[in-house]
Amino acid sequence: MNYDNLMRECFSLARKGRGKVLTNPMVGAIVYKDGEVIGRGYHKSFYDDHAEIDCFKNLKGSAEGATLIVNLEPCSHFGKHPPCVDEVIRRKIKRVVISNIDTNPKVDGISKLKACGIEVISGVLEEEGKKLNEKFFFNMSHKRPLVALKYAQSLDGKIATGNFDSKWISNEKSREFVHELRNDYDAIIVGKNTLLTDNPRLTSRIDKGIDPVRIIVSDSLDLNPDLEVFKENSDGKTYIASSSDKDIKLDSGLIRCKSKNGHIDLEDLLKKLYEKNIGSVLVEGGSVLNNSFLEEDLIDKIYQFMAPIIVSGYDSRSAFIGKGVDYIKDARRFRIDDIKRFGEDVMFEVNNVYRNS
Ligand code: AOF
Ligand code: ZN
Repeated sequence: MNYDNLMRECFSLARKGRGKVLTNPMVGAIVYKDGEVIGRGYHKSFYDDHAEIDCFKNLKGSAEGATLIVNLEPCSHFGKHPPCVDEVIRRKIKRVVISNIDTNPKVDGISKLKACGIEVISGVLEEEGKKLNEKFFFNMSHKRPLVALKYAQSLDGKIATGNFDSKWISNEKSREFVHELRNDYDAIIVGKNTLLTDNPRLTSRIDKGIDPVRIIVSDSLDLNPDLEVFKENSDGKTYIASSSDKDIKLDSGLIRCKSKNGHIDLEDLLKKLYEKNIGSVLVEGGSVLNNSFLEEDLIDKIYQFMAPIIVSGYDSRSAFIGKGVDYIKDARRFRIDDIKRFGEDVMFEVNNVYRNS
């Protein structure tokens, strides 16, 4: 039997947990018996039941002799919940169909299922499954948050004019998509200059969206508490990340980081964020901070919006401002994996060629 369609349905179920399960993976599960789906479930939020258990709670009849289709290998460890494999075995499931192996080192559900005589088919729509949970798989293999940059630029590669005006380069549809992205990431990082020039709220303004944690990278700590990010307008926390050893007068949290070449050590920042259970960050500028991530080779992904306008200007800003390279052959190479259109704008989804999650 071909399980592609049922697996696609698992992916759709899994996506219902989008933005809510982080840093856990999105997982959907279906129980299929005698040519019929008799149960569906998904992992609803970080603390909720795993997909398999949610699915078993919604069963029409007994699962004995049925096939369980689930996009991730059922877990075998005691985490926030007991192992899913034990429940699969107890319910006398005959076959388990999986898209992806769980790369969490604590998990080895397949061996346990096989040892109990349960047939396991894995690798169904494997690439789609990997893409769905790319942040989770990245965290498991790199032990740090996935870093994505987002910016909107003109045809001539400018993100702002010389006097820092940038409202608006991309159109409304593109900006709506940015709110979706913010819902998909655990944290947003901006530099101090972006904070001062744009005074952004950095919230996700979509229906039932979850606001990301907001992180301001600033060498100095003299930030005005009246700025939008410090107001009580979001359920997302605000932190200031700094390598300064001065005392802070603001209420928001301070993440003290090591310094590197006179600036904050970004690798150290990412390590500290990961310790706070932040598995993905969206860097929203500006040019100097973007460039620091580039120089440290810490960019895993870029969402580059492009609007059909030309800005020109001697001191207009491009997305990356820094030392750069002397020869094109030394330029950092990425891979464009997807192109989307938002009205007249185009968005490139770009990935780091050398990273394999
Ligand atoms: C599953 N089904 O729906 C999910 C799984 O802390 P816990 O107990 O929630 O465990 C989290 C780990 O379990 C997570 O890192 C991943 O390895 C696995 N997620 N497993 O069988 C699910 N969400
Ligand atoms: Zn589980």
